[in-house]
Amino acid sequence: MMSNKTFTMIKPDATQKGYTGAILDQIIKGGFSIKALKWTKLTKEQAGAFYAVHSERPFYGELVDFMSSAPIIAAILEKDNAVADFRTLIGATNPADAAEGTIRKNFAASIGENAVHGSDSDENAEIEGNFFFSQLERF
Ligand code: RTP
Ligand code: MG
Repeated sequence: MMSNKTFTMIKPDATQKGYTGAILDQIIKGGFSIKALKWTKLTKEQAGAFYAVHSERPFYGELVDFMSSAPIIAAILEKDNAVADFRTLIGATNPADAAEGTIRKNFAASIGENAVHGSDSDENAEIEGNFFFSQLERF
């Protein structure tokens, strides 16, 4: 399996509940190495642009408000089979459906406020990483 990259955010619900350290710990123990890391807060405009792919979905407004409500952590992660393995580590979108031991099972409250983001393809991992990080901020 080729070593490749994915992109994640620790979402506002999790940073506000003090779960940042525990989630990063689970990510690192899950075999992912951190290639870039940033603590920031999105404006509504930035959150809207990041989630533009969901702009026609009924939850878009709620998602943009939530993602700009408090600080987030953004990170580029590397591992063999990174995109798929990270989605396994975080679990289903709705924490009620997430497998035992997954990050969303451990730390998420609801389908909307679900603690973490994980890219859904290699192509989107690249786009999302580039949204947050310049070449100087990654290796
Ligand atoms: P993500 O992109 O954040 O990793 O999550 P995902 O692939 O599992 O889910 P996706 O379908 O891409 O949805 C993006 C985010 O939108 C919020 N959402 N709310 N209220 C709802 O029914 C609903 N559905 C999705 C979640 O925050 C989800 O992670
Ligand atoms: Mg998604």
